[in-house]
Amino acid sequence: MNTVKAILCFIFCGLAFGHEIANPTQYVTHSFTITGLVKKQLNLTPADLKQYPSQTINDFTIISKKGARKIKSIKGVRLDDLLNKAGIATKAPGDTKKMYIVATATDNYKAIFSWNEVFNTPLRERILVFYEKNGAKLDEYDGEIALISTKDYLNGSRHVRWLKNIEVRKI
Ligand SMILES: Nc1nc2c(c(=O)[nH]1)N[C@H]1C(S)=C(S)[C@@H](COP(=O)(O)O)O[C@H]1N2
Ligand SMILES: [Mo]
Repeated sequence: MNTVKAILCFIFCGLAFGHEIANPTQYVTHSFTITGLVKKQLNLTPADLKQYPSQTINDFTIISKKGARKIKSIKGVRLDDLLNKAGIATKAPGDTKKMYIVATATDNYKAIFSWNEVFNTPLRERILVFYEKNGAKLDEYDGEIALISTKDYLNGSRHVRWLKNIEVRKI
């Protein structure tokens, strides 16, 4: 009976979380760029990310309309730290208030953040570009490099697998 349950879970839990994606390897990124309104564009690999101060977030749940998945830990670098490293390029006072950040994956999935959200709300410490999950490097489903805003209510939607670019823009 347990075997049957295990098999059913393998099939349906997998489907529920999108593991049915054919050949996820094609989307995996080995580096990502930070571009747009920055003083210095960056191109970073997981090895580069490990040179930055790391942040670990323990025991949270990835929640989507399809269900919930418990995560023991993720390790990565805070989005605000990365953007500070690139340096936000401003021309006039107050420019940052009009800025937003677009995170894009290789399958063209996108998530956006306002500058204020990233630098000026309690989300600041909780938006990570991460390279480790549950103590191991990310598998091809997450893509070596991913981004997540862990404190969102439905945080699955700003979980960007296969991250390839972070762009700073202004309205
Ligand atoms: N690159 C990429 N990331 C993505 C998606 C996607 O289609 N492509 N779907 C998102 C959505 S809508 C959800 S609900 C979660 C579901 O997967 P997860 O449980 O691995 O977070 O992934 C998110 N991240
Ligand atoms: Mo979703």
